[in-house]
Amino acid sequence: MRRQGRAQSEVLAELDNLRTRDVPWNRVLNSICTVPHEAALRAGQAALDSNLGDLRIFRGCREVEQRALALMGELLGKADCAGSLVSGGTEANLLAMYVARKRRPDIAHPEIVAGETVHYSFGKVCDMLGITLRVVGLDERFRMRPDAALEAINASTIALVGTAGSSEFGAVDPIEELAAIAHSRALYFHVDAATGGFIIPFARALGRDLPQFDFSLAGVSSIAMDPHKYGMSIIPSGAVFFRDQALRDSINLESFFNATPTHHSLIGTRSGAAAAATYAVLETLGFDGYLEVTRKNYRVMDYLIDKLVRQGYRLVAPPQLNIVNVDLPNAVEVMRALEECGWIISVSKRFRHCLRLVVTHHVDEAMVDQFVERLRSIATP
Ligand code: 0PR
Repeated sequence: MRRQGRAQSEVLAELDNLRTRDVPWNRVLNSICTVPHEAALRAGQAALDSNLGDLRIFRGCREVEQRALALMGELLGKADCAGSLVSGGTEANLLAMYVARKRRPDIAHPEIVAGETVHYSFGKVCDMLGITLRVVGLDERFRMRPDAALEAINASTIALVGTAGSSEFGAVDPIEELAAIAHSRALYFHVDAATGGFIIPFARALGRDLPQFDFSLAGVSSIAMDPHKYGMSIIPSGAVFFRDQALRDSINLESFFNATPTHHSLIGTRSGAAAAATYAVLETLGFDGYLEVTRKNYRVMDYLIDKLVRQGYRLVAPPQLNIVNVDLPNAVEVMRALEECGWIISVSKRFRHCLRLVVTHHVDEAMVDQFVERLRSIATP
């Protein structure tokens, strides 16, 4: 660290300059995160000094967190579920698996069963908790096969994990069937809806053919759902919900000082700004606001698909959520060439022929037109 500080204006100018290196949103087609809603940005900025790790000081923020959780719990079909705002999908999945692990101390070598496109955060989580991750096969639309899940479940299985919106394909596992399997075996069932949680309720209301994924299904034990993805809040905003208080309380840990709360999240010092931002966007948009956002995302995605198909490109599978994969044998080279022209798309390390395009809030028809034109100049269908 330098001995003497520099002028603040100079430091801020340096930072502004560094940020000009970031790719502008209108060239970003790989990100599940997007430009936060204005209400989220403003509310978050106003609460940047707050800490949900000290509820004796931040009493108002505590109420903000409770209100945000209540709104999301209601959206998930159970206003009285037990939620926590967390740093994102990884922490949400970790806490859910921590609960599942705690629930079965009798099992010496615990295993969980999930589909092949389960998020890589489960690799980290299982490593940390000493759990074996058993991945099972997918159908032609990249969804976990329930018959394969049934085969993989054994006496050491502590949880079944369904993905409601995979990162790579936006594929939604057959959550209803998986919930029934878990329920009939009294097995813990976690739904990773980090990506789909803020799409599926609205897409279903718009008549899209997607399975139910929430607490209205008897077998669902917990749900991860990220406001900082399709929820349009600020980073870091994640959330995890447990069917009842007792499940969440199983991971309670005491803090040091008198009159301070027990913790049920991994992170101790937690951003009150994230809670304020999430509450602000939930309240400002309301159900109908998210419905419009979702309608627009599907409209732009359908426009993109139509344009691609008319140019002769092939999709890997019909998308369920707003993630499109184009079948291109040289997808990795195309990705590099696009990046040289300023466009960011992604190609999965496992599915190397899939050129993945994420349609979210900042993507519109004009952007799609520019992108498809650029793609055509680089890759023949
Ligand atoms: N579960 C699912 C289904 C996810 O899609 C993700 C993130 C997570 C869990 C983990 O969430 P956190 O990253 O909040 O802990 N999926 C994206 C991915 O890994 C995250 C992302 C978002 C990456 C925006 C890049 C980006 O620009 O690809």
